[in-house]
Amino acid sequence: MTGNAPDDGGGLTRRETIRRFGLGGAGILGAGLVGNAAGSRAAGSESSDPYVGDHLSSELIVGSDAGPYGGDYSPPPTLESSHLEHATFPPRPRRAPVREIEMTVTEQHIDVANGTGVHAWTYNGSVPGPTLRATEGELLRIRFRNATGHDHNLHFHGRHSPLHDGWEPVPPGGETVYEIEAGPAGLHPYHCHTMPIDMHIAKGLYGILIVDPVTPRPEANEIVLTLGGWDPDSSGRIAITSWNGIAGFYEKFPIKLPAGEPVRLYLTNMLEYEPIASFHLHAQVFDVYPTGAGEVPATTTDVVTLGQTERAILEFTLPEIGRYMFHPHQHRIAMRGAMGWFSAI
Ligand SMILES: [Cu+2]
Repeated sequence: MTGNAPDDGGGLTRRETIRRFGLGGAGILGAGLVGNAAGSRAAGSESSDPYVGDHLSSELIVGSDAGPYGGDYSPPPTLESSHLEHATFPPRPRRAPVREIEMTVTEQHIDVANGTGVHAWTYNGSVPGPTLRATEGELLRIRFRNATGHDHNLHFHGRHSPLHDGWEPVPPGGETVYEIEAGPAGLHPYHCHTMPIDMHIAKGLYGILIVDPVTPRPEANEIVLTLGGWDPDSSGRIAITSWNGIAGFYEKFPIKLPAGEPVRLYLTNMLEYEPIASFHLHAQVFDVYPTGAGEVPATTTDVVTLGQTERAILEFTLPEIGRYMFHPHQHRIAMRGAMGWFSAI
């Protein structure tokens, strides 16, 4: 039942984040972690929404109402309950961990360049929205609220029940609950899927979900870079581009990385109105894991090209102290706010 409030989410220890660089550094608007919201609210979520049903919850929560052997358990009529308490049974299957997440759409003014503001639509007040992170198989229970005057919703890429696919509009003031089983391991964007979708994304309604494999990836210094664009006058053309929401930020403030140590970059293209965009690194090459999946890189290169919502994990090392430039190799995109530097120190 959705109404059975599991304690698992609040008791979870979030994956350690010390090794993470860039996921919460100053100026990264989209930096937030799944743990920020986890456990912040008791679950209780009886929903009037027709596509959030008990059917799905009981399927997704392993062993929720199942007996020791997977079925409904009823004590034999001859067995007193007191005897039952002392009987030895195999341990009850543990519930899959549940992470409780609050996600609210707001309208607000955001400074996206040096003195340039836009009227943005945001998930939880930032663009990109909070960076969510979970281990494959964990259940994300997302309480979604629309605090704006327009329809919105929350659609995840990756694998989940079609009943929770997030394409149905949630009206102004409305709320719903999405339950997403994190998977497959990799990097998956989320975004608003309300028409016109391009406008809803270009106004800021996008973010990423990192799904860690059950066997963790090797230790590395981790960075999130999500390419987006701003269309302040709703012309259908991108006037400002940005990594993680703010144009030109990493050109002025390089991302510091320790020289000689492994780096893992979670890269996503959420730029609307451009058919493709690439990421090019100067003076070094990187391994590419498309969609963040797999244990063997697809290639090693210095430029990777992504269509909209395509993403990849890049792994590399900057062996020598110095500045390494990065940018899309479509210079029209790069020159509007998406130039940047890594500073190996
Ligand atoms: Cu929307």
